[in-house]
Amino acid sequence: MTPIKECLINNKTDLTPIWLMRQAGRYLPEFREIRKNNPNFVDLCLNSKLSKEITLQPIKRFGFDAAIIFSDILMIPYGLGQKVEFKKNFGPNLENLEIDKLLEIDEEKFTKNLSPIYQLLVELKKSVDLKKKDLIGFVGAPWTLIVYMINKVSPKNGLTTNFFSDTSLINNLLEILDKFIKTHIKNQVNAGATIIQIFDSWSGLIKSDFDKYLYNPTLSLVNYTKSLGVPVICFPRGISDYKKFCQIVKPSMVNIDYNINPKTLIDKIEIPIQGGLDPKVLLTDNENLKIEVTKYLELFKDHPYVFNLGHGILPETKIETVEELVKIVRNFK
Ligand code: 1CP
Repeated sequence: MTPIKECLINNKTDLTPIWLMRQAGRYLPEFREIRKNNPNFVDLCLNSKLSKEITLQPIKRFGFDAAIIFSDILMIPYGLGQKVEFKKNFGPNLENLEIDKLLEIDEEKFTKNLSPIYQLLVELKKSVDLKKKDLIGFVGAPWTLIVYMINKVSPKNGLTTNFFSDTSLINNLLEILDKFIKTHIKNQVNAGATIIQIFDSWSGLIKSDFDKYLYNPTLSLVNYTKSLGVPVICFPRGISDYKKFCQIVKPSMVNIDYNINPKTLIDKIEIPIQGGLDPKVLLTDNENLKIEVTKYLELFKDHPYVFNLGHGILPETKIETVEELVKIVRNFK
C-alpha cells in the first residue's frame, strides 16, 4: 500500500508522506522552460505528452509520495464549452457564460473535449509505481467553478456586486456541474487516478446558504467518489468551521489552509489531515523553515497526517528550500 493510503485507510501515524499543492508549476525551472515555448496554457493542459513530463518533474526532483496531474480546475468550464484563456501576469479570463450553450453539451462531447487529460493518466500509470506512489486526479468544487464561470476572472479582488442576482442561473449551474464534475471524476478514476482531490479554493467567500453552496454539493461529490472505491481529499480553503465541514461531508482526508490555527483542530477532527503550512514560510531561511515545519509535524505526530501546504507553492520558492523541506519531513522522528 502507498504511504498516503496507509495514512488514509490504515490510520498509520508512524510515517508522514509529503506532496505539495501546485508542485508541478512555476517555481520549477524545467517547467518554465516548457512554458516558454507553450504560451497557450489550455493547449499545454491538453498536450498529454508535455503534461506527463510536467507531472513527473517534481517527482524526479524531490521524490514526493504522490504525483498530481498537470491540469487545471478550469478545464471543466472549458470542457463544457466556455472558453478559458490564461493571460500573463493576469490569470484566467473566461468568455461570457451562455447557459443555453452549456445545456447542449452531453457527457460524450464533454469527455471528448477533455480526452487528453484521461490519456495523460493512462500514460502516467506506465511510469509511476502505483504500489509506492499515488496518482492524484482533481476537480474544482461546484462553488469555486461557479465563481470563475460567472465572475470570469479571479475573484481575488472580490465578487461582482450582482453576483447572486440571477438565482436561476446559479441553480442551473449547480445541477450541471454536479453531473459533469462526476463525469470528470469517473473518467479520471477509470484512467488510473488513485485519489481525487476536490479544490474549493474560494469557499471562504461563502457568507450564507452554506448547505446550498458548500455542504450539499461537496457531499454529493464525496459520496460519488467513495462509491468508485477511491479516497477523496477536500480542500475547503478559508472556511471557518472545519469541524462541521468534516462531520457533514466526511471526506477521506481534509486539507487545511494556513489561516486556521492547527492546534484548534487537533482534538476536533477525527479524519486524516493534510497540509496547513503557510507557503510564504518557504520564502524564509532554513532555520525558520525547520521551526515552522516541525510545529505541524509535532502537533500531528499521533494523528494520520500528510505533509502539504495550506495553499499552492509560490512561484518565487527556491528549489533548495523545497529540498530542505523534504529533508526535514523525511528525517522527523
Ligand atoms: O505558467 C502559468 O502561468 C500557469 C500557472 C498555473 C499552473 C501551473 C495555472 C494557472 N494552473 C496551474 C496548474 C494547476 N492548477 C494544477 C496542477 C499542478 C499541480 O498542482 O502541481 C492544479 C491542481 C491547479 C488547481 C487550480 N487552478 C486551483 C485550485 C488550487 C489553488 O491554487 O487554489 C485554482 C483556483 C486554479 C485556477 C488558476 N489556474 C491558474 C491560475 C493563475 C489560476 C487562478 C488563481 C486565482 O484566481 O488567483
